[in-house]
Amino acid sequence: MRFTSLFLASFVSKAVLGNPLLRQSLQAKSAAQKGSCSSCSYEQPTTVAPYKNIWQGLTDKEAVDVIELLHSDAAGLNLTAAANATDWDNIILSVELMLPNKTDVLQYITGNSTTSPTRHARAFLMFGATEKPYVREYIVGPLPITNQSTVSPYAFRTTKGGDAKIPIINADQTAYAEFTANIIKEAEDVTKFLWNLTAADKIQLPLAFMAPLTVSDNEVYQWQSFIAPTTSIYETVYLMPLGLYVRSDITGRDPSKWKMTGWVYNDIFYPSLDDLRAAIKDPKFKKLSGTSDEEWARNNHHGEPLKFDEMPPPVTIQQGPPRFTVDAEEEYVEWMDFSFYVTAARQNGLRLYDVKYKGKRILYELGLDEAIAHYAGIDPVQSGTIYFDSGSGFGPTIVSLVRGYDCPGYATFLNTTQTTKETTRTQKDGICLFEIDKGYPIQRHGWAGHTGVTKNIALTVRAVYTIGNYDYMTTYEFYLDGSIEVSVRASGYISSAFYANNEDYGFKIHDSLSGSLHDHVITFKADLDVLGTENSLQKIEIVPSTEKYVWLNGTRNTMKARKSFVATEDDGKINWSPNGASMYAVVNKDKPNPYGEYPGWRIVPASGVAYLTVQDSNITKNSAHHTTHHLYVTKRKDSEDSATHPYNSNAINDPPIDFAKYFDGDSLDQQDLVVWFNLGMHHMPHTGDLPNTVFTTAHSAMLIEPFNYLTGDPSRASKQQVQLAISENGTTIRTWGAQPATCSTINQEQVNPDLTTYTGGISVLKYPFDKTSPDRVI
Ligand SMILES: *[C@@H]1O[C@H](CO)[C@@H](O)[C@H](O)[C@H]1NC(C)=O
Ligand SMILES: *[C@@H]1O[C@H](CO)[C@@H](O)[C@H](O)[C@H]1NC(C)=O
Ligand SMILES: *[C@@H]1O[C@H](CO)[C@@H](O)[C@H](O)[C@H]1NC(C)=O
Ligand SMILES: *[C@@H]1O[C@H](CO)[C@@H](O)[C@H](O)[C@H]1NC(C)=O
Ligand SMILES: *[C@@H]1O[C@H](CO)[C@@H](O)[C@H](O)[C@H]1NC(C)=O
Ligand SMILES: *[C@@H]1O[C@H](CO)[C@@H](O)[C@H](O)[C@H]1NC(C)=O
Ligand SMILES: *[C@@H]1O[C@H](CO)[C@@H](O)[C@H](O)[C@H]1NC(C)=O
Ligand SMILES: *[C@@H]1O[C@H](CO)[C@@H](O)[C@H](O)[C@H]1NC(C)=O
Ligand SMILES: *[C@@H]1O[C@H](CO)[C@@H](O)[C@H](O)[C@H]1NC(C)=O
Ligand SMILES: *[C@@H]1O[C@H](CO)[C@@H](O)[C@H](O)[C@H]1NC(C)=O
Ligand SMILES: [Cu+2]
Repeated sequence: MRFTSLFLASFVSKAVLGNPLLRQSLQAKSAAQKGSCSSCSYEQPTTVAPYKNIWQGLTDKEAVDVIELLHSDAAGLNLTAAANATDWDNIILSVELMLPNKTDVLQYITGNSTTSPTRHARAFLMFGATEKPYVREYIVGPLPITNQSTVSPYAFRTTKGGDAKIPIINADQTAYAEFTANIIKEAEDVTKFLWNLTAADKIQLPLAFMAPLTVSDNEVYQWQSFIAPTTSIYETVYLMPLGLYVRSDITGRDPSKWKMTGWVYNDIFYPSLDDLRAAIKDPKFKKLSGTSDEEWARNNHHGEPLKFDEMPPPVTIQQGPPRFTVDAEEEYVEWMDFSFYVTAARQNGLRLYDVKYKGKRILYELGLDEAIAHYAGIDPVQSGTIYFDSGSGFGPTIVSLVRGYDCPGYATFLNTTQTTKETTRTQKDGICLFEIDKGYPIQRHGWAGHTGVTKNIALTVRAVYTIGNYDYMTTYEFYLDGSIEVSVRASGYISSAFYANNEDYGFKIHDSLSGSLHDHVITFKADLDVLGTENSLQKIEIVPSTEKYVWLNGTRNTMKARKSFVATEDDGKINWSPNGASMYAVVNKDKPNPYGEYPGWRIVPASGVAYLTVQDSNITKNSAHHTTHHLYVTKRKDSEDSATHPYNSNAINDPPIDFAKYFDGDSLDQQDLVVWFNLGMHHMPHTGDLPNTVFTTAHSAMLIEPFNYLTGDPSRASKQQVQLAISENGTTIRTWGAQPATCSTINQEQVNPDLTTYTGGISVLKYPFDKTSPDRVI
C-alpha cells in the first residue's frame, strides 16, 4: 500500500558533479595501507576516473538554476512554488539530469569527440490549474543555464510522440482527503456496529492507492478499504484490513459531484450505505471478526530466546586496506579486472555505467527500470491493486544503509541526492561498496594426495529502496570468474487482505488475515556491448534426440546442443525454457575467439525468477508489457531508453511508454542490443511472512557471465588460493604470494560500528533559494 499521492513523491537525489574537466589519467593515487596497526583502521584507496561521470545527477547549482528558469516569466509556465501550491496550481514535480543519448556518449568515451555530451535537465511539471490536469515532461538546457538555455516539452523517449501530455485523473488529493473523512463520519453507525470503531478511534480509510482507480467511459472510481487503527509505533497498517470496502465516483474536479456508489462486506455488494445499514439491522446479518494492532503484527523483538544467541556472532572484517579504489567525486570504482561508474538517478535509482572488464566495455548500462507488484483477491481493493514502484522515482526511496547490518561495518559508502518539487534531499550512505568472502570457495579440486582450493571474494554494490510497505535490496556482485550477479531481495510488510472468502487468493495467516497472493516483477535493463556495440543473440537449446552413429548398429537416445541465433525482435520476447533447457548469450559474431566460437556474455537465472501470471491484466492494460515474459531483447535506440515511464500508471490505456511498441521487427543480427530481464517472485505469503517478509526466501537473481569470452577461467589468476599436498613426510602448503594480515587486533569500528552517527537524510529548499545560506536544512 502506498498512501502517498499518485504523482507526488515526498522527497528525492542529485549526486554532486565534480570537476568538469576531462580527466584522461588513470592513476591509482595511494593504495598503500594507512592508519596505525594498533587501530587496524584503513582509508579507502582512491583513484582518478578516466573521464568525468556524465551520468551523475544535477549539481546544487544546476538544480537551483533550472528551477529558477522554470519559474521565470520567460518560461511562461505559470508555476506556483510547490510549498504554496494547491491542487489547482501548476507545480514542479521533479528535476533531475536528462540522461544523455548513448550515441553522443560513445563519441566521447571512445575518444571520437573531445567534448562531453551537452548536459540537460529533465523536469516533470504538473498542470493542475485546469479542468483537465496533466503532467508533461520537459527538457531544460543546455547546462549550465545561460540566456541561451531553453525549456521545451520532451516526448522523444516515449512511444507516443507529439507533446505527450499525460492526463492525471486524480489530481485533487486534498479534496479526496476531505471526502474520505466525510465517508468515515457518515458510516460511523456501521463501523461502530461492526467493530466499535469510529473516526475518534482513528479508523483508517487510506486514499489514492495506485490502482483501485478505474476509468471507463470517462468515469473515475476508486475503491477504499477500512483499516483498523494503528496503536503502536509500528507500521502495522498493512496488516489491519477490516473487510469493508467503499467505492466512490470521483469523476471530474468538482468535489460536490463526487459520491459513494457501493459497498462490499463479506462478498456481498450493497449499492448504497443505506442498503448496508438495512442489512446490518437484519438479525440474520453475519458479523465477521475484526482485527487490532498487536504484538504479532509488530516488527520488534519477540519470541522465545534462542540458545547462545546473546553471544557475539561471527563477523567479516577487513584485514587490510580495501582492495578496490574509488574516485568518490566521480563515483568511479575499480576492483580487480572490473571498473565502472555509479550513479543514483532520481528515476531509476542505483545504476552502473561503462562497466569494463579487462579494459573492455561489457555493459554500457545496468540498472533497475521498474518493480511492479500485481495483486489478486476476492475483494475489490486487492483485486484492483498493482503498484508501479517507479512511479515515485526509485532515487528518493533510497535509504541510509545501516552499518554492520545492511552492509559490513567496513564498507565504503556513497551519498545520493535527488530533487523533488523544489527540495533537494541527500541520503547519507545511500550506496555501499565492499568486498566479501562469499563463504564458499569459487573453485576446488582434490586428487591423489593433493587439494587445490580458491577463495571466492566478490565486490558488492548495494542500495535499499523502502517503498511504502516493502524494502527492496538490490545488489550487484562482481566475481573473480568475471561474472556479475544482479539480485533483488524483498522484506518489510506484506500488503494483506481480509480473510473472508479469500481462500483461492491466499492462505489464512492470522485470525482475520489473508496473505494476499501477488506477483513481483522487477525489470532490469542490461545494455551489453561485447567487443563493440554490434552483437547478436545466440541461443543454445539442449534437446533430447535419437541418433545414429558410425560405430553403432541401430540408434541411441541421447541429447544435443542446437545452436542458433534470434534473428529479429519478432522473436525477442523470451521465456526461460522448462528444465532450463535454453541458454541465451549476447555474442559478437564478427570477433570469433581462437577456437572459432563467438565470444559473449550469457544471461542466466541464479535464483528464482518470474513474469506476471495474469494475462491481459485489466488493471495494467498497455502500461506493463514489460512484465509478460522473462526477458526481452531489442535493438537499442536512443528513443527506447527505458522499459517503462514513471507516469505509465496514470494512463494505462495509452501510456507514455508502451513497451510492446519497442518490438517492431528490427534485426538483432550484429546490432547494438539491449537485454531487459525480469527478476521476481510469485508471492503467496504464509505465516512466516508475519510480521515481515524475510530476505532469505524473497530473493531473485540473475547472472551475467563470460561465455567463450576468455580462453580460460580468470579466477585462476587469484593469489587467494592454496595447494595442499599430503605425503608420508607431512603436508606441504603452496601459496602464490597472498600476504598475511599484518594487523592482529580486531578493529571495533568494523565489528561494532557507531550507529549513533546514523541519520536519515538532509533536505534543502531550492526555491526560493536562499543564496546566503545555500545549505539551509529544512
Ligand atoms: C508563498 O505564499 C506567501 C504568502 O502569499 C508568499 O509570501 C511567499 O512568497 C510564497 N512563497 C513562494 C515560494 O512563492
Ligand atoms: C496561472 O495559474 C493560476 C493558478 O496557479 C491560475 O489561477 C491562473 O488562471 C493561471 N494563469 C493563466 C494565464 O493561465
Ligand atoms: C537524443 O537524440 C534525439 C535525436 O537526435 C534528440 O532529439 C534528443 O534531444 C537527444 N536527447 C538528449 C538528452 O540529448
Ligand atoms: C568514431 O569514429 C570512427 C571514424 O569516423 C567511426 O568509424 C566510429 O564508428 C566512431 N565511433 C563511434 C562510437 O561513433
Ligand atoms: C546573453 O548573455 C551574454 C553573456 O552574459 C550577453 O553578452 C548577451 O547580451 C546576452 N544576450 C541576451 C539576448 O540577453
Ligand atoms: C466501545 O469502545 C469504547 C471506547 O472507544 C468503550 O468505552 C466501550 O466499552 C466499547 N464497547 C464495547 C461494546 O466494547
Ligand atoms: C556523505 O555525506 C556526509 C555527511 O554530509 C559527509 O560527511 C560525507 O563525506 C559524504 N560522503 C561522500 C562520499 O561524499
Ligand atoms: C553392424 O552389424 C553388422 C551385422 O551384424 C556388422 O557386420 C557390422 O560390423 C556392425 N557394425 C558396427 C559398427 O558394429
Ligand atoms: C477485462 O479485459 C478484457 C480484455 O482483456 C475485457 O474483455 C473485459 O471486458 C475487461 N473487463 C472489464 C470489467 O472491463
Ligand atoms: C619424503 O622425504 C624423503 C626424504 O627426504 C624423500 O626421499 C621422499 O621423496 C619424500 N617423499 C615425498 C612424497 O616427497
Ligand atoms: Cu510480496
